[in-house]
Amino acid sequence: MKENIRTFVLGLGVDDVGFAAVGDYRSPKSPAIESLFPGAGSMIVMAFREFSACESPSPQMAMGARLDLMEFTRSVNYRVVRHVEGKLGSPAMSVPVSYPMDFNTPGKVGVGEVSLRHAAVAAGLGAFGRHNLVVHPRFGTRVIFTAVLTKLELASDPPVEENPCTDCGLCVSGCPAGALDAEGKTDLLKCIGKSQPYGMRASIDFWSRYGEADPEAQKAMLRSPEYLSLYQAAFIGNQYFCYSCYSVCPAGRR
Ligand code: B12
Repeated sequence: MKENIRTFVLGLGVDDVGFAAVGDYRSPKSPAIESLFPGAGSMIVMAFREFSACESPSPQMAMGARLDLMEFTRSVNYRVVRHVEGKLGSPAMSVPVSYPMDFNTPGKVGVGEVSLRHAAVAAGLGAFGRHNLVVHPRFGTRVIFTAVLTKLELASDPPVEENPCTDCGLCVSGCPAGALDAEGKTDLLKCIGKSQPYGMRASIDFWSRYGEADPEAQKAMLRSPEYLSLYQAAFIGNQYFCYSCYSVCPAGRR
């Protein structure tokens, strides 16, 4: 069964795939898989390489490539669910690559329904590095993950033998926000200030100022670069303006 799925997934152009039994997935902050998908037995976890655009000084180039990749991952997830449900006869559910997230439940802000890093570790696709990202043994840090949950009872793939992170510290010193200074924890607010400068916090701030401005100032605000950037972030998904910890990592690079 695993070989059938592996061949199908790699045939779609995915860079790597691993399997985890739901019982081996341990993410202290995320909800139990059973609460999302009663009877789920396993996770198919997929790794997708990100290419050189994440190094570009232009956030437009970097985010454009990320949008290409995210679109591809979504199409792959849909096809894998179709394959598992249609050909293998098991109910299956696609895990969101990043969004949507639950902003209504207290304590869940910044927590995905399924933690894809913990899923990737459980499926033998990598290990946590100093930057709190999962480092793949061949592709390094520059991978994003998606997963499909199934009711198939599949055993977990073996964990990676050696952590590819050498603790060189480049991610820590290269973080423009100082968000990685404390080991084992990313400071969410510091990271978001740099990585999503036109995200939700910036939007709330903009509209609060807008509400208090006089009509002439409001007109000017709606023509400002700040508003146009917020608009792009919200409607086109131009979210990430920083890839530093991701792109400086030498692991897996020739
Ligand atoms: C919310 C979120 C964020 C938040 C972080 C919140 C957080 N503390 O996790 C913010 C906005 C800051 C963020 C930033 C980034 N993100 Co983000 N993010 C997510 C998202 C949607 C949910 C993560 C989540 O559930 N966190 C809550 C729980 C699981 O975290 P936690 O238990 O508190 O664990 C934290 C620490 O305790 C520590 N940790 C936990 N266990 C262990 C074990 C060991 C041994 C160690 C050392 C550390 C460690 O790592 C975690 C980070 O702080 C995931 C997608 C997903 N569904 O998984 C993507 C995801 C984690 N992000 C990703 C990426 C790439 C980024 C960015 C590089 C942005 C960008 N430009 O793309 C930065 C990197 C920041 C960094 N170095 O940590 C990728 C990571 C890929 C990878 N190779 O690991 C993911 C998996 C998206 C994807 N589909 O691939 N992200």
